[in-house]
Amino acid sequence: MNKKTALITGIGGQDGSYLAEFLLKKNYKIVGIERRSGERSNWRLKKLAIFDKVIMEDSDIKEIGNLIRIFKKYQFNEVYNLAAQSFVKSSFDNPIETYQVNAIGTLNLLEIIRTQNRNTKFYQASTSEMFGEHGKKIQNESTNFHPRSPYASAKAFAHHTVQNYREAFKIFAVSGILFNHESPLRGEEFITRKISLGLTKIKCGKQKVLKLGNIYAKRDWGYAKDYIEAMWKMLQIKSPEDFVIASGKMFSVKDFINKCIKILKIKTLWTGKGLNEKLIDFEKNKPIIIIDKKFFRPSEVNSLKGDSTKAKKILKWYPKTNLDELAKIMINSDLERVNKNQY
Ligand code: NAP
Ligand code: G4F
Repeated sequence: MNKKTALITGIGGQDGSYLAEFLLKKNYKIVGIERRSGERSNWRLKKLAIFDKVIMEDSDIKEIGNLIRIFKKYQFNEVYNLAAQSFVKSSFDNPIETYQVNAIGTLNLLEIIRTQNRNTKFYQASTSEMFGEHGKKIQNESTNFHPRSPYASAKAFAHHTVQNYREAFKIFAVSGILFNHESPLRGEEFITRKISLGLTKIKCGKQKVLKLGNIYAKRDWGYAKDYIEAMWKMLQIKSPEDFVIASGKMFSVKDFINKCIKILKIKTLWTGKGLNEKLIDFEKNKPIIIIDKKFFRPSEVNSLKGDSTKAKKILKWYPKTNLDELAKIMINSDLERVNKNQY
């Protein structure tokens, strides 16, 4: 049988790198796009030792002309659209860029499939952020969207566009509504990595204090490597449908800090309230976590908890790694990097 060819947009990101690794093991030919202005180190692909096993093409997903050329060249069987301005906080400062990439970028890809080859299957990286102020204890595929950021509303546009192209043009296009997923390859601006790396540096004497925003926000966190498999499974079923992918467990940012502190064996005590809340290292009698207004968002998503019953039933997908295990994986990797000064 001929090798399948897949395009991964956002291949240099956390999910893109793990997905490339996963699909290479399934004998796919992988083409990734990276933008010319982007960070060129591709450190994640190199860390996974797969940089020389994928084909890289230059393109921004906003550049439809260039994308048309790439689609003509390879005739993709599957397209995984993971490219995004993915940092929610930045989307409040850069809303137009966020919409251009996350919303119009997705439309560009769907238009190329509609006009060039409707047999190409399409995966869209949708997000639990679309649920926003949901008013539900747990969110599933039928929960209404109430986006709370430019990031989330641009993703909701893309999500509805995928649905429409599926219904109107019979394209095999699906959205995975993924809840937060983390790993040692997570960007340092996201909260779990900011905490695991920050506290590891503090433990090793390479940082004094970590400044955070709303530590009472709650999320449903899973391990990125577990979630990648669900993306692929969504494109292998008979008819296209959207799926929620989540752990079904919810913890606060403060819970995650406490788990990391325990793993790193730092003796601490929480004191104060609100903006004055602090985590004190009581052996050194110094604060190691303080609250900084700068990291609060103009509108917050207070809690997210996903119900992936449908994915379990149809895709036979199950989360494998709990938050304690995930925190250990991240801390162990950060300890290695901090000890080698590789951060
Ligand atoms: P990530 O690490 O931030 O990766 C995003 C990738 O997109 C980066 O490689 C980035 O390249 C690329 N990109 C950004 N703008 C681009 C553009 N205009 N043209 C081409 N490439 C561009 O994000 P991730 O955590 O892997 O997430 C992957 C996708 O899943 C994203 O769409 C995200 O919104 C979505 N998602 C993530 C989560 C999660 O918890 N991780 C949950 C739900 C949905 P540069 O290096 O050049 O910036
Ligand atoms: O790690 P975060 O920045 O992730 P957020 O906003 O939930 O978004 C991530 O998950 C989404 C899926 O639900 C993806 F679609 C999206 O692309 C991204 O991967 O923040 C998590 C929570 C927020 O409530 C935030 O306010 O942590 C809170 N937080 C508190 N202090 C902080 C900080 N977040 C960051 N990044 N930095 C802080 O200092």
